[in-house]
Amino acid sequence: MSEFFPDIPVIAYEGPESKNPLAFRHYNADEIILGKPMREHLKFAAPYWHVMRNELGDPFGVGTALMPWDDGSDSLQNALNRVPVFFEFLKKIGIEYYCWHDRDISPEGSSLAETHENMLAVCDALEVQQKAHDVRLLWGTACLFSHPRYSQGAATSPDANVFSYAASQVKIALEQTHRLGGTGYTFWGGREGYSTLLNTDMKRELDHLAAFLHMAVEHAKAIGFTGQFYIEPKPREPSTHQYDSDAAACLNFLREYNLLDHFKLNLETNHATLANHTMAHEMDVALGAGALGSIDANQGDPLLGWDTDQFPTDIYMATDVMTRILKMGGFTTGGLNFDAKRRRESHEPEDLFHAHIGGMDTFARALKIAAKITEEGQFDDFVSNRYASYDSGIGASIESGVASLDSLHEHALGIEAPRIASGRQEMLENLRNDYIR
Ligand code: XLS
Ligand code: NI
Ligand code: NI
Repeated sequence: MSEFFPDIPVIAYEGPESKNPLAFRHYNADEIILGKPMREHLKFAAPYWHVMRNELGDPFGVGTALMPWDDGSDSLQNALNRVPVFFEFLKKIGIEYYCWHDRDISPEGSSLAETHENMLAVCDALEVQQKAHDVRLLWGTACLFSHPRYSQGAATSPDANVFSYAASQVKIALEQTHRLGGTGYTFWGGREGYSTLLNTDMKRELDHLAAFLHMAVEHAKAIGFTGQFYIEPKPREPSTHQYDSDAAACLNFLREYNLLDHFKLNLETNHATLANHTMAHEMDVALGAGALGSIDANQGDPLLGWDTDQFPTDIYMATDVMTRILKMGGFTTGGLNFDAKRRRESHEPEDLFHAHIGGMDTFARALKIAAKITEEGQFDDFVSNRYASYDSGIGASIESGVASLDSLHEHALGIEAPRIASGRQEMLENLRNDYIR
């Protein structure tokens, strides 16, 4: 039956005691947690770019990945040949959503028109496979960072013709996302930033970026695409200065240019750490603005300072993510997309399975822990008690906007010097360890 991964079975749930490396210990798709099956809480997605296109090269050496189904060419036929491989992978691992960049799935042609024709042909094939395997597109995006024409930006390029090429790519990518039933469309800045201010008009570039995003919003309306738009923050890589460097910077940009009604954030763990934040911090920033959309689930190497896109195995981090997803009432359009690649040493097709099994089990375990934390409410209770002085009296007058410097001055003069209660950080860290065991 299986053609491309003949030695790999459909990965089954065998429970925590299983010693089978090709089985789930925690991810049990239909198990009900807080009234909903795990698969709906977690909404796992696989990225076409890492699963099918990442050859596992690094700055010091060529790719190592064994991909016997791939002839190594940039032909349309090779692109079409990859499609059933990907869907066999999804079927066996039990992932129901996926994501792509236009250029992962279909090659650049000898003209822009041919590039678009390639894209349409591959999307025909994807549509057939999606239906056959009951798989859905979580989001699409356009690759506006690989080709040399985008070396100085796409929507922030100093060249209006480059801007136009990018616009043409987004038009087609958006239309094909819509046609494939995609529930979202992502913009990751890629080259939207600058290398030196000596040659850069920052204000003009940001105006152009906003104009570009408004055009996408308008086009979505025109074609009837009702999916969610996302911006994915990331600092430093590849531009020295990325305009979309973290959640707060993105939200400020969206507010300034009247885009916040149309966009949410797609947060990636490794991008949070590159921005010197935790993922929990980035999620709280987005939650505070009602703009948490989707997650690129990966993690970085704490000993390396770049986007290593490793598979998530950190239960603490995953628990932080899942408590916040539960807090917002679950994903709507978003999901957990494993924007992660294997290490260069893990070059065999089987490693794709071990990698995803690990990520899925990590998040399944985190979901169970987060459900317990949520149900028992100990952290929530601690936090609300910590701010209880704002629930009534003088604190309530501050929150309601009634208080003034004069009224607080009078209040402060009439009370004993405040004695602030302990923040109990260590006690709370111990409590967290009690849940994660
Ligand atoms: C790169 C980004 C990219 C986006 C999609 O670092 O994570 O993969 O998710 O363009
Ligand atoms: Ni990403
Ligand atoms: Ni990334």
